Amino acid sequence: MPRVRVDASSVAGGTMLNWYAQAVGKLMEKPLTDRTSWRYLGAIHGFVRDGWIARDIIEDTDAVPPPGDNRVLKQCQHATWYFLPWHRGYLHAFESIIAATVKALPGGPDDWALPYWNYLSGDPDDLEIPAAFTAPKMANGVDDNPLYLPPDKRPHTDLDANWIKLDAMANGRFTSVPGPRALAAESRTSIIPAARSAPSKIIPTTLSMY
Ligand SMILES: [Cu+2]
Repeated sequence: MPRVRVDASSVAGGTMLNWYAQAVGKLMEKPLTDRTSWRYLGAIHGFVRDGWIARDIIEDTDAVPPPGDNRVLKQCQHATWYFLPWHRGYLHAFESIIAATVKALPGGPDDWALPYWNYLSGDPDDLEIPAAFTAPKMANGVDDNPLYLPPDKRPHTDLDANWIKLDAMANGRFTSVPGPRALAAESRTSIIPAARSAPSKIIPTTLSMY
């Protein structure tokens, strides 16, 4: 069955987020060393062991992924040309794992897809993070909501419409900022050579782990 991504603020989006919460709960039960665990998926994006212990994400007795996994951990590409292609591949793998987890739940649909948060709708309410992430309990009012973070642990949950611009998409020349993750030499090339090198260097590294 084809997967269709729906607006998170719609009724169908609420249903998708309910399945999502249940699947996230399952992935949270798995240890960091499991490549399909919630924590491992987070570590692909970024991982600082001491920081995770301080924030109660892992215990100091928890095993960490072996050094060989460093080629897929801490890979997030920000402030470089690779921001969009890297996150596209990352989201694709992430969504596939969640979809498989949803399908394995009792009554789980086989066409689950990650809903999108349309913060560009023009409705001020859509600048707030969907309520599925701020409610302590699931829709049934009984079970704890795995998506919930207490206010002091949340990042920004509301956006300023002025922060959101897609002007950069019209820029044919992308640049990088200095830093350990910046792929400076390649990112400073024009969009066309970068597009040629990105699929072979970034995306397969992320996806090949599955
Ligand atoms: Cu990122």
